[in-house]
Amino acid sequence: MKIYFAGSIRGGRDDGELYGRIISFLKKYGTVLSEHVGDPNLSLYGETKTSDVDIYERDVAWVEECDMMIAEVTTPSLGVGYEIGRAEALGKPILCLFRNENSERRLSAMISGNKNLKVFAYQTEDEIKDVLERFIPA
Ligand code: 6IA
Repeated sequence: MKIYFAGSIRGGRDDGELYGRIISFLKKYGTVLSEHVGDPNLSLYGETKTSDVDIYERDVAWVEECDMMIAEVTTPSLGVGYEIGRAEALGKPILCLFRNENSERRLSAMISGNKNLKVFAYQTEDEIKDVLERFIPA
């Protein structure tokens, strides 16, 4: 099972550690192609050896290769939205996780209104584990 995990990078790293914990859990089910998304040391704007063109081309190739996408969508991110759209166009199963602890923040209608996506609103990390267990085929 090849899983693409999508989570905000330049959109903001507030949930970076949470992404790391979700990725560790997902590894139980297969290979997480985009493991770097959960790297707590990922610098937002710092110098990297990889150019933006290389990042884009590598990530799109992984979206094409994956068997399913899990996206944490609480922190709004252009890149995550783009990846979801690409995966949807390819017919991949997509689960979006949204933490609805804060009533001021509402999920984009482009995600919550899309019947091709499974959107799960959660409050605790334990709920994430339960939904992943149900979403990912054994
Ligand atoms: O717009 P965002 O940066 O928030 O987009 C985040 C999404 O795009 C993630 O799900 C990643 O799969 C992908 N992505 C965006 N930037 C990178 C990246 N940058 N490396 C790998 N995947 C990326 C390297 C670090 C850079 C910020 C200096």
